Amino acid sequence: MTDRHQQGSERVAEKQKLQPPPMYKVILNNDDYTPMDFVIEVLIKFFRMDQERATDTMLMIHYKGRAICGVYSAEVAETKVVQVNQYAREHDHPLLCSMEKA
Ligand code: TYC
Repeated sequence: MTDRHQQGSERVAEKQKLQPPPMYKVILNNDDYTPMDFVIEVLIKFFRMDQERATDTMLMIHYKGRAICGVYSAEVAETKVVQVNQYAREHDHPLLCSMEKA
């Protein structure tokens, strides 16, 4: 026999299954030292932007402080953040990539 408690947790589990997975914004932040061309290269390489969109996005970050570069599942967003920050450090740039719940 199912008690009220169990029915409640079944409803919660059912509702969780119906929710789309949480999505995360991946953000590039401005700094004073990373070369503009390097940021454009990162946007093309890791975010699959074309040259024009990458240039516009880089300028948006430069003038406004940050920009959303893409929205992804938690695993993909975490991987992008790690890969971009690692790539920037390998090239001795302080460029910072971060993520926030969308
Ligand atoms: N502000 C940097 C400069 O003047 C360029 C830059 C753009 C740096 C975007 C980081 O995410 C960034 N060289």
